[in-house]
Amino acid sequence: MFKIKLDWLHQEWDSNRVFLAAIILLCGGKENMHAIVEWTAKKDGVDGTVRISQRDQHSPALYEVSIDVDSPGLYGFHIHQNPATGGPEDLEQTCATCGGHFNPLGKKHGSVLNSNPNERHAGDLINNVWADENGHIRVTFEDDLAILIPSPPEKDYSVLGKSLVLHQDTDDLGRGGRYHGGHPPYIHGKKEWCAHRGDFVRYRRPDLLEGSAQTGNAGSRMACGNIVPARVPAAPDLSCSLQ
Ligand SMILES: [Cu+2]
Ligand SMILES: [Zn+2]
Repeated sequence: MFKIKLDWLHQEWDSNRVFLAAIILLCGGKENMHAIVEWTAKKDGVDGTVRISQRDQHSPALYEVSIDVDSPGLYGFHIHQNPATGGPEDLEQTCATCGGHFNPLGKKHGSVLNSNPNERHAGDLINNVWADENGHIRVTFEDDLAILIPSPPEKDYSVLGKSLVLHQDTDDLGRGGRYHGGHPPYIHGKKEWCAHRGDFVRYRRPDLLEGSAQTGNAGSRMACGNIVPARVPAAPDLSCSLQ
């Protein structure tokens, strides 16, 4: 048996413990990972849960969203690149610390609903979530870019430690315009539908055109929180044993 000094943990571990940690990392850490969003700041009348899970590095991440808001509508919903810091008392300032959309692949703002579904920020997710007449947002979807378990080399990143933001307005999907008098297409789980498809009108204002390619013009932030690891809720998976 040998000892290893771990300066960053201020501890000294023996070889057995290092071996066990490696096994947990390989079996428990890489497989069946779960995370939740811990709200840092949110508007009055907004509350709920967002769960993220991923079975292994070859499967997409599953997002389960259950949020209540104070009025129906289609709201921008993204993962942003920085953790939210600050207190709940200053919503605007706290949610501003989340920065821009999580974009490890250096793409423009886009959407899975566009002709090239991979030309988007990883954090764009399904762009918007729909709140019904009672203000209930209930949606489950999968995402293969915004993942929990890094899968090198082309996806060497994770949404853990990033933040989730719910916006006041509708994300325009980076299309450089709005559907006149109605909502853009919307993906509900795996089902795409159009709420009220009108004529597509291209923005004339340069700031809106620029905003479309960066943020989708989803407006101010009505809630933000951090993506943190969560305990696996189900019984432990025994398929990865030491035999
Ligand atoms: Cu956003
Ligand atoms: Zn984006």
